[in-house]
Amino acid sequence: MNVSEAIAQILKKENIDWISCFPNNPLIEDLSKIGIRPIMFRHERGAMMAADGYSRTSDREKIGIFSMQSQAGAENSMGGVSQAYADNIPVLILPGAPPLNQISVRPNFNATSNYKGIVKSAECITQPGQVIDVMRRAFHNIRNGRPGPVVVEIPADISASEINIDIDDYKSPVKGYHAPSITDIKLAVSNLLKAKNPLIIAGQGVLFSRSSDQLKTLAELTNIPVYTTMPGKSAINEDHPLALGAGVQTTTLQARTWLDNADVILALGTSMTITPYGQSIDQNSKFIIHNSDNYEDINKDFFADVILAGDTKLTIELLIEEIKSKTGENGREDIDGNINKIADLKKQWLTEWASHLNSDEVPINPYRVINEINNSIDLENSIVTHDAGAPRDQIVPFFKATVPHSYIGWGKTTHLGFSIPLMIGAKKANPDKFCLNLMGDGAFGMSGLDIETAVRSKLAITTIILNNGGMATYPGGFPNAREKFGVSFMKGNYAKIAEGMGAIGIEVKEVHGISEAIKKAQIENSKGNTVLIDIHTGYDDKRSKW
Ligand SMILES: Cc1ncc(C[n+]2csc(CCOP(=O)(O)OP(=O)(O)O)c2C)c(N)n1
Ligand SMILES: [Mg+2]
Repeated sequence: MNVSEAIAQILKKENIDWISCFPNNPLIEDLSKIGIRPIMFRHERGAMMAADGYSRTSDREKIGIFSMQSQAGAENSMGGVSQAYADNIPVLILPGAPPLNQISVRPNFNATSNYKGIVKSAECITQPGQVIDVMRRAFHNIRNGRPGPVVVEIPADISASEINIDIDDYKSPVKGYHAPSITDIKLAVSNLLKAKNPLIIAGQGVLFSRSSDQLKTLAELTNIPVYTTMPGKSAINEDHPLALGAGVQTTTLQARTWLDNADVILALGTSMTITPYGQSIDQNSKFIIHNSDNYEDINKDFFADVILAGDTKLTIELLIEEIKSKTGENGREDIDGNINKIADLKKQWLTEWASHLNSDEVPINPYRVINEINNSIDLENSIVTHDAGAPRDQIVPFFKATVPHSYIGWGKTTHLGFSIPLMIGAKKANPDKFCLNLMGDGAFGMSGLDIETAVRSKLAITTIILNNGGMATYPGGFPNAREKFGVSFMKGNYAKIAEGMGAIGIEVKEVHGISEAIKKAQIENSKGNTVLIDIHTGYDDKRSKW
């Protein structure tokens, strides 16, 4: 057995049944020999992003694995690796590398040192006999501590080296759990219950720890409203009377009202990162109780008045127990009338937006497309995501997420074109769900050819393109460059391009065609056919922000 074959055997022991790849690494062949399916993408970045999408919807139960060749392959993956790093997504990355005696010689590229700022850990196998220890450390890092991309780099000569090891010596690392102290829980609850206007902020950690049910119980016991970060969107059913919605640069009126007026914030499973892709919070007027599994997120951007370091599910369970001991089994009444206040604000907000959401204009208004998505899909059995730019800012407040992971919010760094490969990976993890990504025509340019990957690998997704022939993300951005040189105006018949790759292409120019196309897409996806809906849209510069 050589090192590459040993890694393949270890991946089998880890119950891995597929990897994403492009296109040359001995592992691809060695995994195939033992029945693990490699899916090749059209670009390393896409392959990395699909592994991310698989992990992102699997809560560390299943892990995306990505392998590529040395040099150009490892170099070309960096955008995707950065995205996973910024969003705290565990992915195991297995790059090839030059032979050991050349690995540090200019201009050879080695991932272990060059990926330093965008991975959780990176280790190069420098001696064949290390393989079991290196892979154990990698899977430990994948399952424990801050989630993030983990790299095991395999130089060409090491990969081919024969070793004499017993694969049974490899033992799969388990996940360990830790919870906050009871003293901290008591402090948190006493401040929460005496707050005048408390708010829960739920992040991706609620999804990853599968604690949506506990979050709902906590909110209902206390009648505290719940706002979600963009990656946390879908942690609570957005139809729930205490749900305020999610926020990126845009959000709902009810969410912004609570973010402004809250005196005590209980932040659960969120890094509370200050980012252009989140709502602002005025630290000075808030008492912050901060839960995160990652100790280093606490006191990072905000001062934490109470620290609840630990697994989010265990933390919420302890909070519930303590609250019940103070209020009784049924919790406390909605003394402040939060439910009515939220309903009134929601009504006011949606009334203000009704003409956009129901617009009949041609070219089609992007908000009408979002409204049609809400009304045409089975929300409980779908996964929807956005791409970077205006489509994200338009959809995040208005799409209704009802069950965990029915929406994938992403983006601290925001790699244009992420949504197609992300959805292919999500479809692999959730084959029975209808998987839809909403993107602009600019975004399509970055990853559009992976529609062919969806077709070829029978991971049938639906892509909706808001085809506005330009970049609405930059309204008035560069008037001279536009007028003189046509910068940022783009053209394409994306339905025809999709058909050329074996997908079903549908062109929509009038509003009545939108729901028809989405319904057809659901039927075709269930038959294994990938669909692209090219919707001719106009620009709508209005954003739901304050
Ligand atoms: C790799 C990368 N480069 C640049 C950007 C910045 N960016 C964000 S949105 C956008 C334009 C999006 O255009 P399009 O997809 O057509 O959407 P529209 O704004 O027209 O709705 C760009 C260039 C990015 N997010 N990622
Ligand atoms: Mg566009």
